[in-house]
Amino acid sequence: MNGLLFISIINLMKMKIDKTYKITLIGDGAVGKTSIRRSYLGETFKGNYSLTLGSDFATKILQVGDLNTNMIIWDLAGQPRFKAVREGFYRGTKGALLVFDVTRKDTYENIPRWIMELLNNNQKRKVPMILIGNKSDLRGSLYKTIPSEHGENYAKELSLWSGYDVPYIETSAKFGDNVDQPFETLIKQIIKADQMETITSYLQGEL
Ligand SMILES: Nc1nc2c(ncn2[C@@H]2O[C@H](COP(=O)(O)OP(=O)(O)OP(=O)(O)O)[C@@H](O)[C@H]2O)c(=O)[nH]1
Ligand SMILES: [Mg+2]
Repeated sequence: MNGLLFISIINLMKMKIDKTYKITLIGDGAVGKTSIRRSYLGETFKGNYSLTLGSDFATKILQVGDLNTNMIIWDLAGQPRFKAVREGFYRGTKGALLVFDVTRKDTYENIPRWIMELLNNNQKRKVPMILIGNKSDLRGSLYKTIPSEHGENYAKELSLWSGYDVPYIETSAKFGDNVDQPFETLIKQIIKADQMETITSYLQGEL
């Protein structure tokens, strides 16, 4: 084994993980969920579409303030045929990345369906969310794209509905543009929500 790799494994084993959070990446087939996850984890971009079968997952350790968090990222298959399989993966989700493709209007219009699927399979719990318009590199090309203001306005509506601040972020998984931001913003929001929940339980005398 390479010496450096060995040292980093030892360091990882010594690292104290304070919190583990499950997040889900959801949205229609081929919007770029897997590509965003890969890009965030530093993997190379694949131009050919290779659909996710059921689900895939990855983990990432993130230090937020003085907390070491382990983020478990569930990357769910967007194609309709995987609905039944997908439904088993939502439980315990603490936050969601809602992805649409800026070149495909139907993928934007389907976002509410994804939110309903998440709620219906996660004990109706509203969780922090980030709205992502992916494939921003295709703006200005031959494709007719969804204006950024649509995404921003819809994110505001989602904020009012959910009680969490839902940002709208445009990404290009192809070029790695903005891919870190959704994950890092989401984890901060989850930590905040978690702390609020603890305070509420304390005030209600449950702790
Ligand atoms: N131009 C461009 N193409 C992208 C981008 N992100 C993904 N793609 C392409 O879009 C196609 C679908 O990407 P995936 O990441 O597999 O999509 P997915 O949402 O995971 O699809 P499912 O697993 O079926 O739900 C692939 O051909 C990618 O190369 C992007 O930011 N820009
Ligand atoms: Mg995929």
